[in-house]
Amino acid sequence: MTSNINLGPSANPNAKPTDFDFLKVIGKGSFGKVLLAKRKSDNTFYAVKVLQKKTILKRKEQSHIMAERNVLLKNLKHPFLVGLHYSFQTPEKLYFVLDYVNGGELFFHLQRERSFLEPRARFYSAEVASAVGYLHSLNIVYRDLKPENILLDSQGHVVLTDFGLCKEGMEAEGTTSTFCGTPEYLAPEVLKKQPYDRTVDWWCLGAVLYEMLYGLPPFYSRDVSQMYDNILHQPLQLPGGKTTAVCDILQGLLHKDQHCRLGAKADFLEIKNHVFFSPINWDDLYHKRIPPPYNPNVAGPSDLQHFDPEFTQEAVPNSVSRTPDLNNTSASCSNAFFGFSYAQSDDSILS
Ligand code: ISQ
Repeated sequence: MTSNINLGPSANPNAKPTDFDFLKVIGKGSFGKVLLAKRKSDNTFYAVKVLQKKTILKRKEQSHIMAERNVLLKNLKHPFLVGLHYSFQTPEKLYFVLDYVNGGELFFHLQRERSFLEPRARFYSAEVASAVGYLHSLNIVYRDLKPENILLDSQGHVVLTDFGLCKEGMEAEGTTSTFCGTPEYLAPEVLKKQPYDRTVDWWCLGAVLYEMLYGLPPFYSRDVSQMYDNILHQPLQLPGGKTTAVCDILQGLLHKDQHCRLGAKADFLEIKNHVFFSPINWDDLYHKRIPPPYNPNVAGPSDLQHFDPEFTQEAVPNSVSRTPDLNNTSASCSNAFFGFSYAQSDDSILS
């Protein structure tokens, strides 16, 4: 007996892997792989996130599984969160059919330009904050706000990925935060392995904003242990030429003590009302009525120019697109996801 995962309202019991041609690997990390896929029935492109169930089931703590499950059960919809069209599963894998977002990683553009001026950094950080505020309103802590999770759509609006797949549940064996090259932004309480709450996301927002303005993460050192020490003990450095408003919000968001951090008391409201964001009409922002400061100029839905060739040159592995679910050994964990069934998949006819 194989285990079934409750995929919540997005579950499509009729969908199966053979509905798609899997074309390219466009992302990978702690969570698994994301593939560019073309749906055969209508030739539309999607980003399909594929997870091995056993990766999740290997984790000892059931609470992580439950946390993920609860998130999956919520119907997340926000203009700056990647849209989930539907999901399905085979005995071994989970598939999440997501919007294909092809404006590239925000930090790909940042690396090319070294740093952004304040108005551009304000626009992106406001769209990120809007999405984070929405997740918090549903009692979801994103926790994993990091450069590679911030994409731009074809018009230049922010799209956050990887929400709703909690980090703990998704971590593959042997992967670390350095797996993808870009280290995540570690808040002091996370480094100290202390309990964290939603204020961790406001630290990460501060780190994103800082990196956009200065071209390097706050507390940066090439020596990782020095960087950790800086995060824990060194005061924030804000080299000259910046407005007092941006210095003030960075100091608030990057406050080492989570209880004193901007957002600790009234969450998103405190960020929204900070003077740095006074040029932002949050209702206009939400409705995408603020023109993006930069247009990624993508040719069309299959335009991969903004994705790292490290991903796009990799062949789609058999293990993702074609392996049948033969050696299922998860019986001992099957009650972690009790009570739900999946449609018989076409995995069994592959290879
Ligand atoms: C959507 N489009 C491109 C890349 C992606 C990476 C992760 C999740 C969704 C994505």
